[in-house]
Amino acid sequence: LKKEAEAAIEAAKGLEQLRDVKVKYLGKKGELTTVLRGMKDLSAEDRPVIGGLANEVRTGLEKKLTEKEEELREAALDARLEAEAIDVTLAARPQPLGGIHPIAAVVEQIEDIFTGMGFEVAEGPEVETDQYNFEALNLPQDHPARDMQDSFYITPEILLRTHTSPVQVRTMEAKEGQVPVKIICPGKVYRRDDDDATHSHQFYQVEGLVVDRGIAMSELHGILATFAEKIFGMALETRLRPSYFPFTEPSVEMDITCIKCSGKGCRMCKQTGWIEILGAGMVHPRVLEGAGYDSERYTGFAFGMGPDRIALLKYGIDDIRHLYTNDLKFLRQFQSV
Ligand code: FA5
Repeated sequence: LKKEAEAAIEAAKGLEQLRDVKVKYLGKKGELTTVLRGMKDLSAEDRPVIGGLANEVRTGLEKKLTEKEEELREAALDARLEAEAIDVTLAARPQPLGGIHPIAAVVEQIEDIFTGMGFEVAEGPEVETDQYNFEALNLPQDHPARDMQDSFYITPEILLRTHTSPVQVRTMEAKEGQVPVKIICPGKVYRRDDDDATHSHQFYQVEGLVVDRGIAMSELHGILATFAEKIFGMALETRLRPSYFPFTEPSVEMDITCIKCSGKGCRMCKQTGWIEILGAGMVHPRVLEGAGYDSERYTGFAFGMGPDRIALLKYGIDDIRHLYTNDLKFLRQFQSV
């Protein structure tokens, strides 16, 4: 019985099997237990001999069982560790990587350039009131210049903003007459323009506004010329050309010398010429006064540019509609910008 039990313990391949062996020999109805139970039927002189032997066998088997159990536990743990091990030298599975959209890339670069010159970034609502989008910017109801920005009205008083200039007024009001004001405001704007290669009904603008004592047109030109060189990454000539916006006086548009760009960078065009990149001017006294600034003490300049058009120029894209159609083949070209 002892030999048989020992062999069974040795042969057990798992904890489960070992438990069965234990039950078979040492359990309540086990074979050795039966022997011990049968003691009462033995003669007085056989009893201590057989009893001693049976107890010895039991102790021996229990010890063996414990040892085997330990061994099996360790083996099971080893197997588990092996199975769960992570091979850190394996190459990772390639994950599809997103890229930055060219408009977002340009907006980010514009923000970096202006914050580097001490501007703060402001925000305003895309759903705007007629008051902020037009009236407060010196564009009363019947002003013919309202046609320059054909609008999406939601109610007679509420519309999708047609430009980021309402943020000028909101910022000045929030500042309650304090100077300096030095902000840019990037954001989406909406116009009832027919979509073509250079026009979209939804596009981005970045507004800029500086108000302080003694701000002059020369500062406007200096800051915008520096901006143009930084965004296109090359030395450029710029010129201010007279223009008209109801909220600035005088008003200008800034042109840069003709450049041609590709993914590799920009260079001068072969032929001469100018490219318009933004509108600007000195903040109209009526706009300053309306927003709580004394126009005798303070002056300011403002500008507004279109990051979509800048992205077209900077990356050599031939159609603004590419920016809005989410063609992955097109977008993947900008993964590294
Ligand atoms: C304005 O919207 C003025 N608020 C800019 C301004 C601000 C002037 C502060 C003075 C002071 P304009 O309508 O020209 O101006 O638009 C500004 C820029 O938006 C343009 O130079 C152009 O880059 C871009 N833009 C205008 N219409 C579209 C369009 N349909 N699609 C894409 N870009 C457009």
